[in-house]
Amino acid sequence: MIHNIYQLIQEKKATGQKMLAVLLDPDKCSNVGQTLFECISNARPDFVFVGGSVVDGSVDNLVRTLKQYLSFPVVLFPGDARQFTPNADALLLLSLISGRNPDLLIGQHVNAAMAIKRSSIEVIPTGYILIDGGRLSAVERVSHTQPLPADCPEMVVATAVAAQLLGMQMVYLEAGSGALTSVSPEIIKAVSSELSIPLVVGGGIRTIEQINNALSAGADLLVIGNHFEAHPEDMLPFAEAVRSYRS
Ligand code: 1GP
Repeated sequence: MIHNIYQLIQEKKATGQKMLAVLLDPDKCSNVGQTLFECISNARPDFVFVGGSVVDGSVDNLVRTLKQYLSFPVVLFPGDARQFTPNADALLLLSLISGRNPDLLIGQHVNAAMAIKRSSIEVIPTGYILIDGGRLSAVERVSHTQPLPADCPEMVVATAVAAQLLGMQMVYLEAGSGALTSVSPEIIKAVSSELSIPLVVGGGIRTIEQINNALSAGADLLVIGNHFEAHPEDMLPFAEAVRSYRS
């Protein structure tokens, strides 16, 4: 098990190296094929994230399979406490701080707390901020919360700063899985200029232009799921775009 993932993220942030996570949804990967492994192996992303807002399949099975075949850190990105498995390298302990649903601010955390404590997994408390991505997102639907408006950077900045003041170790700006509009460079820039903790951005990223715009605006780590499900061959060029990015 790899135990210094947050330290690695901080070191890369400090040296201006940008990062990419490939997000795998266990429900869409029930038969993880050789092609997917080959694409991930060739692309060499910094992380593989596993999880989703609604997951019926086994997170643990997918995590075990990934750990068996790949050397990249596997990080849980869970929609709820049932997606916890101690077999991943790290857990993003997400609080949906854009919303006001107590279950996603503390309830699920209580449900998973003892299992997490008894495991040896690395825990990265993360402020998770849903921003309007132009369509009803799974997070919005499942959480029964409203996203923050995309034209109100002040609200997003204040929410992100609150996360940092509360001691959270990362902020994740989420436009929603398959968002029509990814988080705007204006919002990313406004948030990153007020934060010292690493900034993760995901939702609706489909092009190298979006990647470069998000990284230029101050994102440290990008998360891509849907696009790679449809176009696994893009993992390598997208990962190279992130690796070769220079500000
Ligand atoms: C979703 O941010 C992630 O939670 C990734 O979104 O699937 O749209 O890339 P996409």
